[in-house]
Amino acid sequence: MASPNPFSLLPTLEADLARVEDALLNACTSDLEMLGDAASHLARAGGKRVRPGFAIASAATAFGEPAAVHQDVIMGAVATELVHLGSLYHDDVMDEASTRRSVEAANQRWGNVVAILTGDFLLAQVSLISAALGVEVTALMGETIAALTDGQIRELSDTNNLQRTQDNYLAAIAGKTASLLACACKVGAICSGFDADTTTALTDFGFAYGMGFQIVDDILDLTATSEQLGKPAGNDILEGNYTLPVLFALNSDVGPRITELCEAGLDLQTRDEAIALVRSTDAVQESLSVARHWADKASANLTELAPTAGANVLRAAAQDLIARAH
Ligand code: GRG
Repeated sequence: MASPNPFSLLPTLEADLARVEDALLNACTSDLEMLGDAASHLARAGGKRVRPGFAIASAATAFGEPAAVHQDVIMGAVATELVHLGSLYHDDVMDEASTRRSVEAANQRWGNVVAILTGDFLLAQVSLISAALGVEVTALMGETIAALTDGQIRELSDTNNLQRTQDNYLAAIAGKTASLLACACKVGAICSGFDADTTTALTDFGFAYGMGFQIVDDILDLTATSEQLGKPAGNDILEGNYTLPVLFALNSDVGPRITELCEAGLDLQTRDEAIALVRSTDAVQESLSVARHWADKASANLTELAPTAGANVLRAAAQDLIARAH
């Protein structure tokens, strides 16, 4: 079944996202030409804008009739996307990435030092925007950046660890991905002045969605093509990042062969052999079940919300999560 289009569920979303786009590009400018070019590089390259969309849809859960969201929500959405962008610049340096969002990665074009400093510049813009939105948003952005770093370090600590546990994997993705989807929904709620229960429900929705989102992302790294991803496929296992499908496959009867290949150090050929082995097991299906569990958990957080257009967009997003993997 085709998933409902968020723009038809919430007709004001398109115009609100256009407001985000203007403010986002404005935050990525600098008098220094190279910094302005580097800072706007990934924002201009596209991206799905899931996080700003969630901030706007969360705010719109209060609207009986679709209406444009308050400008604070737009700026909260921009701050969240800037945290995401900053983390992508840093991540691409760590991964020595060549492409991101189907364009040359910033580290490739300007070198690692400029890419890291550009990420820092974007995080500085987050501080400036947050300061204008108040103490609660400033604290939220600080907590979220700390959680992203925590998750990334957990992942790095488990590099090449064939004994990595599923709990450690889940803790890493909670920090590096789910925390930011939670932040997107929470900023929409804070900037709308929602009560504590509604804010918690939306935050927990974002967190659970983020868990499912990352698991699906990790499945796609093993099942999709580089063209579909806009970055090289199969990179996680090559980098020694053993994600959920690999952890399931390591516990299957082909586990010893995957272990042997990984311990020998993967090249492109043995990487493809290892991926084919993972895909020959139930690992992708088992991982999809875990993702489905998180998608269901996400939806469960919305049950107390009135069936407004905003709530319907979030509900549809949770349903659509699993469809992304097919
Ligand atoms: C500097 C804030 C900061 C953090 C440092 C590098 C790092 C710690 C964290 C990186 C975490 C990371 C890259 C997680 C992956 C998250 C993810 C699923 C990215 C892809 O998101 P999409 O699919 O991408 O929404 P688009 O391009 O559509 O926005």
